[in-house]
Amino acid sequence: MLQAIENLTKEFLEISNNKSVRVISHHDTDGITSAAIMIKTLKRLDKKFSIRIVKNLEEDILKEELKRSEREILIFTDLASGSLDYFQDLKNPIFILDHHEINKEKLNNQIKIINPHLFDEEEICGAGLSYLFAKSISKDNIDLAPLAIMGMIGDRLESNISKINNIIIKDTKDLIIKKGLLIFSATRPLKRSLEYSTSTYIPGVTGSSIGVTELLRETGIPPDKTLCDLNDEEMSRLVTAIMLRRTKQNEKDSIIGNLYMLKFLNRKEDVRELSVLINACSRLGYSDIALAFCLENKEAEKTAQNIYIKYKQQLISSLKLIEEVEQNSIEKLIGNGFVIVNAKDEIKDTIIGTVMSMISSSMNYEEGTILIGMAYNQDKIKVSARTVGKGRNLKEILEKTVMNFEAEVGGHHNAAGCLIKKEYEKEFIDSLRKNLEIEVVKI
Ligand SMILES: [Mn+2]
Repeated sequence: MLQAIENLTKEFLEISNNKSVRVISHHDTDGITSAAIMIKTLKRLDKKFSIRIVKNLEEDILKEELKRSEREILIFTDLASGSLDYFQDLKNPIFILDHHEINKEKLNNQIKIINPHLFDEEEICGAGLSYLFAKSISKDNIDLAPLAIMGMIGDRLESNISKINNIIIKDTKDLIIKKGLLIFSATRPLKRSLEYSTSTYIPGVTGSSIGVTELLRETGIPPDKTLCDLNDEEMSRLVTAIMLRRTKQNEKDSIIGNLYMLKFLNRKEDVRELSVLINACSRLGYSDIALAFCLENKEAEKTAQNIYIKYKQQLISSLKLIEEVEQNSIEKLIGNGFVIVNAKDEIKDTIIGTVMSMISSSMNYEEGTILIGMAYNQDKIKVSARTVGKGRNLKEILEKTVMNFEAEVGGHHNAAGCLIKKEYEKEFIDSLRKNLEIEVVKI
């Protein structure tokens, strides 16, 4: 793959000579960090360029962009492998650096692509590919490796580091990897990171400053210490106390792992937190801020931090709303092996998926329980399904449920979602309940 990247880089430099470059990237952390790497690289080459960040490569977007390909060189990062149908009669070559699934039969000479599925299947994210591309343009671009690490963590590729990712890790100056509790931020006072722990949900502690104080008093850890400052003994006391609150046994593995810390904007930062911050800004509609943040723009940093704080507060208050449904208009239907939360306008459609993921990791429900969240988005309803641990195929269940509602289901076995028209609200819930109950009987 490294050789192929070298070759692609050469072609890119030849073809793009005195032409302007158009970068199109995905709106998640991996896509944003990919775009940031591209911006820095193109600036250093003194090239003219423009950027577009998109949620999906929809047909009209692709058509618009392909029109530009007469004048500009298109480069897609962290997307486009699934859109090869649109690239069947290209007049000009396009470039793709992506790791999503690909239909090899649709490739042709005008598509200049690097995708790990075409090689040794080694795992690498869009930002990783963009970084290797940048590095093969100039060794000076080695300082962009931290962005690739942020993309890698954003796409959760850190639990099993591939050989090629290891190269990027070695390139990253000031990167600290330390085993510990997977709670971020590891570089901020524990009293804060525990209260806003949205990745590892701790019953009675997440969202409760009193709960946090109790937990820290019990373990004898000063509240202003950070996770990365703890010694081994303190770390293990904290892990035990948290596990006691998360009633499931044998799940130590899921809350312990490698912490990644690096210097960013002149501060030691937890990469998981950076990744969630970038993702939150971008998904809430501020991909320009997320991108400027990645480029270490001081102004954007302030705005991004503010968006992120609000986002975390929204998550925590949404969890509370679901716990206290008696006091609001949320409908909670508890069935045999499933829970349906119809949050209506009480929870934003942009965060309902994340909220359901947090509940699924909260250990309040038995393994295999299906959690369905619903939130209004104007005249539509966003539906997000998650399972607690391992369970039934959610994509199939949703597909069966929406058969009569003209909706497309996205996702996979453990996490799926769809958008339905609001007028089907009641019918959808009825049909969903039926399907969930039938499934229970089958088992
Ligand atoms: Mn990606």
